[in-house]
Amino acid sequence: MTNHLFDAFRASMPAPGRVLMETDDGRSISYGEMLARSAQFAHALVAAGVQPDDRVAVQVEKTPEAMLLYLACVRAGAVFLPLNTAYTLPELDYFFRDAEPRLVVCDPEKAGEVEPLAASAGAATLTLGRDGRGTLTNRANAQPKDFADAARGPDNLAAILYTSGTTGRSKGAMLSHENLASNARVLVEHWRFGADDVLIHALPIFHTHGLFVATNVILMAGARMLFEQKFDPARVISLFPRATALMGVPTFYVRLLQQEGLTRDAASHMRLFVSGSAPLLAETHNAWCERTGHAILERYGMTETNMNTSNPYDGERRAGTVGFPLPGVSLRITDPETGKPQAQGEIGMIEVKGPNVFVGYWRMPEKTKAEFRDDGFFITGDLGLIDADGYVHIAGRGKDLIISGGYNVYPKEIESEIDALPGVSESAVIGVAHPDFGEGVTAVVVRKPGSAISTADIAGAIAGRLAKYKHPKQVIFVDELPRNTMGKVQKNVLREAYRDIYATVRAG
Ligand code: MCA
Ligand code: AMP
Repeated sequence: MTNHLFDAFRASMPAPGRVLMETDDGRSISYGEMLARSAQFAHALVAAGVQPDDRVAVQVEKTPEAMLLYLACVRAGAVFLPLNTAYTLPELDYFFRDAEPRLVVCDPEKAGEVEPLAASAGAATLTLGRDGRGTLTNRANAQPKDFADAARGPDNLAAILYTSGTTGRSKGAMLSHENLASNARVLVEHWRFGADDVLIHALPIFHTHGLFVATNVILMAGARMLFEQKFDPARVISLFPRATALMGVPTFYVRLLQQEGLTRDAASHMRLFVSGSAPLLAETHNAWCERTGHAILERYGMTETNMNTSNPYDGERRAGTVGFPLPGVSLRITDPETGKPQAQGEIGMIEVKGPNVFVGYWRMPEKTKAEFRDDGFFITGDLGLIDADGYVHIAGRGKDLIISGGYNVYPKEIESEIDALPGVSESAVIGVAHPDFGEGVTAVVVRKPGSAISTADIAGAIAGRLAKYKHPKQVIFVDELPRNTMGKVQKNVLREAYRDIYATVRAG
């Protein structure tokens, strides 16, 4: 039997006694234990009725067991569906109905509320807590420590990750075993990961960055990770002497730069700092170089495509650019209207093709079709250019998207909630430069005549409906929204008008 992705991990597995992860509470899990425990979790999944191709939806805190559950899903041939711990019950309800998972795994503290939602979507519920305990672990404990991995080929699905849509609801990006295996393999080589590497893993594990880029790379290199529950800048610096690499979103680097302990000496054992998920300001890149002597390596990816480009390991890591297409990835810049190739140096739509690019959106064939060209290139929605030296620059977004602290926020989703409130005539949600989060979610609201709806009313109304990181950091009331001659709201005018509202906010 072959299991495309897990076999790729097995092929690079070091001696069973080598450590895979160390947790911030002092636990250590070896590769041998990972094999045995993921086998037990895989048996528990099968015992819960999970069969190949079934979705397993998971909303749990970051623990080694959560990681083992991901690996167990891969081994059992299930489709892993991780969900941000910030998602509210109405958000979960949508994902369950859309994905129709066989099984939902959630925090025991939330089980009372989650279980009925799961049941109404036809799913069983098991629990996994922040201490690694729960009904899933209890069931796994009684299981054998070896497991015959389900046969899975390159094209079988390994995961579905939801990404919000510019219109309508979130779309589930279907990722195959080969999408994940090929990208991890390329990154290991490109970033020179080897068995002696120790990665500081302080990202959440429900998105591509922490789950695939960080974890799959470590597994594929047979390396080790220091598995941190949360990002704590002082603690991360204290780990530098034991580590070799860090992967983070720009907010990590901004906050680390606020720490006095960040010095050349402190970072002398580290060999690599990677940034992605949102634009890293050249200012941050330069400040980091000055303080530590290291040039941050910036790369560019998407949930749908894994990683597309990276600055070089050797050679110039150019600030403000995302480097070159990774081996095996074709990237072109096209005219957003006609789809024709742009001249070198011209800004246009970034399109990509390669083994990293997803299979399509779950049960949305029309949406999938609309986002691919006939020759198989995926239209990313990001605008960019390729400079004379071949470096790719992201020049903006063709999609109405805000990236706050590395999390994507789609304005439409928030506007719909605000517009539905009595007392609101209309709203426009924009991203405004924010020193800590990169962009701050900001709502510009027009009240209905006679309405006195306040910021607190709006905050209260969306509190239980949208994940916290999507909530506007500021609400601004105006008499009317600026519109162009076509009647379209001019968000660029709003962004310009309110560009300085977070200027005095301190990072961290
Ligand atoms: C937390 N809060 C936020 C964010 N995070 N608000 C806006 N944007 C955020 N990103 C809010 C909380 O709700 C809370 O609000 C307050 O800020 C402090 O919360 P806390 O939990 O203490 O925040 P934190 O731990 O300091 O979190 C900040 C963070 C975190 C460490 C930057 O957001 C984070 O880990 N971001 C990484 C996201 C990520 O992994 N993205 C990769 C996506 P209140 O005080 O009002 O309660 S994958 C991707 O994008 C692609 C594929 C790629 O290329 O990688
Ligand atoms: P997600 O949908 O969470 O996968 O986020 C993907 C989006 O994040 C991309 O389409 C880009 O807009 C953005 N992104 C990721 N990495 C970078 C980067 N290094 N610079 C600028 N934007 C980035």
